[in-house]
Amino acid sequence: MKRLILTIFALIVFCGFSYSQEILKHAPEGFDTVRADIPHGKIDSVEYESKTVGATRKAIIYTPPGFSKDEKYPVLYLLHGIGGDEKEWLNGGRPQVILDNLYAEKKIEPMIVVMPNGRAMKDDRATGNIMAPDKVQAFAAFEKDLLNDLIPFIENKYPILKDREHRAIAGLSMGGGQSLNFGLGNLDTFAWVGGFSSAPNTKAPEELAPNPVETKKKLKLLWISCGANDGLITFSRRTHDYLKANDVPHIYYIEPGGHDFKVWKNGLYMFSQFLFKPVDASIFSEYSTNTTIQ
Ligand code: FER
Repeated sequence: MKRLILTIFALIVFCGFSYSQEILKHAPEGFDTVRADIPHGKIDSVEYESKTVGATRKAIIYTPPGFSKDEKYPVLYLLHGIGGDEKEWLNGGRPQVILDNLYAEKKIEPMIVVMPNGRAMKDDRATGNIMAPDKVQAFAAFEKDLLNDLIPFIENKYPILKDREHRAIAGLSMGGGQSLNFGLGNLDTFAWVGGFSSAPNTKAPEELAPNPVETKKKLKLLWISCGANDGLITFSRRTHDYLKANDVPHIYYIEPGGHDFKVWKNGLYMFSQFLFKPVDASIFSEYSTNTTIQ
């Protein structure tokens, strides 16, 4: 009897330990270091005709290690910030390194990652006054380009699973605002939504999720993260507060740091591991602990 009690006790301690291990709070050291000993994905540069903009536009594509035209893949649309273009993630975040390493550890599902140019205007370079009203407006105009031009192009060119449950959108700063605006505004298109350090272009919470019951029903995952010292944290916090008050499950993850790629790379590392897998919403609140660091 005593032995049985001891065994049960040991099991409880062990399970509790391994459970707490599963709540990953930060990327481990080396997560963004190139490893020569593992398979690598491939980076392509593509061009598509945008009826929305009336121009040929560029996007960067990452296909996973072992990519095959005979398989079908889910897609993550990964958006840049106000100072960037379609190459910003590639240059600043090297997402292919992070994702290759995660594949090698079997921590993510195979997916195609599309890095578009989110400034939907004829001259979409990040030059001159990047805060000029027409340039900022072009980040909103990208919603139509994405839905009507880019997604159909990608789904025609690559072997893609074309339903909402296999389509994710995430981004940094202006791209985070776009992801929340477009993702929550088009729940029939996206089931996985992530905003890293979302910018002032993020719609007011009541506009983002005017019907919380529907948002809750349709979303697989809503991820909101930000550096604790980021001057833009209010846009993440107010969204979190509203979602919490309206009972919409989401991950609110505040980590030490400012408005930079250290935070965004960690965001990608963490967010990508949830994608296209069964989600256990009961662990979401674990990520919100320690959110008072300032
Ligand atoms: C602003 C401050 C920051 C703003 C946009 C940003 C449109 C975007 C920052 C980024 O994308 O890194 O007032 O207004």
